[in-house]
This record gives sequence, structure tokens and C-alpha cells, in this order.
Amino acid sequence: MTTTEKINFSVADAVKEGLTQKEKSLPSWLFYNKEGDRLFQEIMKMPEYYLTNCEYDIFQKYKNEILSLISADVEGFNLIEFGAGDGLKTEILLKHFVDQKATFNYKPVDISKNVLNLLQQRMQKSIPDLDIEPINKEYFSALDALNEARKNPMVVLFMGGNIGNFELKNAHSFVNQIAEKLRTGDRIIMGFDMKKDPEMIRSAYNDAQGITRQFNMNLLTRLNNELDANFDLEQFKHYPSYDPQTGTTKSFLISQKKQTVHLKAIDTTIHFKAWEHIHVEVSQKFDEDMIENIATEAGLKVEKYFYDEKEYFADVVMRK
Ligand code: AVJ
Repeated sequence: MTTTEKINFSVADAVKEGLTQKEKSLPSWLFYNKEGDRLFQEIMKMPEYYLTNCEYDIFQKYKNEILSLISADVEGFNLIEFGAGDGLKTEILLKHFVDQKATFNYKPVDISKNVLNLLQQRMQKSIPDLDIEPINKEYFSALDALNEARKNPMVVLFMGGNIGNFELKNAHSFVNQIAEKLRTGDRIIMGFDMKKDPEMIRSAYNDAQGITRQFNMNLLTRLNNELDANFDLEQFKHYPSYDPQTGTTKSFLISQKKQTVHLKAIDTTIHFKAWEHIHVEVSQKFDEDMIENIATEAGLKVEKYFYDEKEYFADVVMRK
């Protein structure tokens, strides 16, 4: 097999586009190959990564209130989850809903068939009475498919603070696009990481053990392996920043000297100036005004903020 036959073309296109722009960048979905998934699991266990427990605590504490809110005045509801992951947190809600004999079905949506299979196995084992139907589609086509058949209201779950990976203006348009497909009375439950002590935020993306550093550097290893590139990892450094004015955390890989990198599989040569950066991730932090603006622009009303005890994180219910 030749090199060009082996390469994954969506990775190739994204990398070529990102590294040949004036300001170099790589899309953050590139983090999540096998090693990236493993490192992200490690990140979630780090003492500095406060996000992990917040949503877990919120669901434990408010599962009943959440159910009351979404099941009032309806005969049943369709619970759609975007990017369900391992389902650990969703399981708390689902178990409670089933125990309370709520009328609903659960439709996890993901573009990875593997993720959906694992999730389905897990849920069938832990909640045998759950009505679960995985949808292996992109988010918006999944909503379209559901809209054709459904009678009951829809509740769209988007947890984990994943909305933070969008640049703020893209977060607005993402919520706008979901809301366009909703009917009056439908809801979105979305997890937002809130503004807090800047030192604390920066540590979450710059941990003492250097796991986040490895997570970021793994991007370069991935390009070396998949695109036959010759990034010298010693010559790049991981640098995260947090700007309290905008609430934006950004992660960069910074070239520590003038150097040239060749990506053989896509026949591309990239020149770096000394201290030139590659922008690799955004992690937006929010306050209530920002969330209010997102909802209002999309024609939604914020019904309720559910906070963890320290108010680090909010699961927000918005209604059309
Ligand atoms: C999965 C997007 C919520 O931004 O906090 C963690 C990803 N990146 N550490 C986040 C991430 C570096 C994470 N999200």
C-alpha cells in the first residue's frame, strides 16, 4: 500500500487547510484518536479538572426537579442526546426517569457507531426497562429524522460543556440551528462551564502532571503517524491562556524556533517562524448574560439554571 492510499482524507484536508492559513490552527476534533480518547479520560480524573464532578453532582441533586420540569403537562417526551460519550452522567437522569415511570424514549446521537454500541450495551445492562434507540447520524439530520415521526415534545441534551469548544459566535449559530428545528414547548438542556477564578481555569488546562500537555502534543504525534510528518515534539510547547475579559480559554502549540516541517502524505511543507503558534482549542467560559443572549437570539427562553454547589458549572434548561 502506498502512503496516499493509507491516509484519512478528512484528516488530511483539515490539516492542510489549518496549517496553510495565515494564522495556523488545527480543529479540536483531531485530539480524539485512540490515544487522545485515553488522555481525555485521564484529564477527567485530574484534581485540577473541576468540570468532571460538577455535572454529576447537578444531576444527582436535581434529577427530580429536572424531570418535573420536562414532564409537566405532557403525555411523554423524546429525549435526544447529542454526543453522549460514555453515558456515565446521563445514566443518573435516565435511571431516575425510568424509576419514576416517566413516559419517554432516549435517542443518543453520535457519528461514531462504536460509541453508540458501547452506550447501548451499558444502558441495557444498567436500565433494562429503558426505551433506547441510538441514531448514527449527524446532529441536524438526526433532528430532521425525528421531526418526521414524533408527536410528543423533544428535549435536546447537550452536556459536558462541549458547547465551550465552539468559538462564541459559532456557539450562537449552533444553538440557533437547533432551535430552528424545534417546536413550541420543546426544550434544550445544555451544560455551560461558568467564569470563575482565572487561576483555577488555567490550571484545569495546564495541570501539574502535564497530562493536558500530552493531550495537546498528541496532535503532532498523530500528524507524524497518519500524515507521515516530521514534527520534532521537543521543538514545540503547549501554552494555554485564559482571558477574563472574553471568558475564552485557548490552547496553543508554539514553535520554539524557526523550523520547517514536512507532511509527506499530503505533500505539504510548513514553515514556522520562531515563537509562531498553532491554535488548537477554544474552551469558552460563560456568565448568565452570555447564556441569556444565546437563548434570546435563538428564540428560546431560559427556564432554569441548575448549578453545582460551588457554581462552577450550570446545566441550563431553555424552552422554545
Ligand atoms: C470536552 C470540550 C469539555 O474544553 O474542557 C479538556 C476538552 N481540552 N482539556 C474542555 C478539554 C483540554 C473539554 N471539553
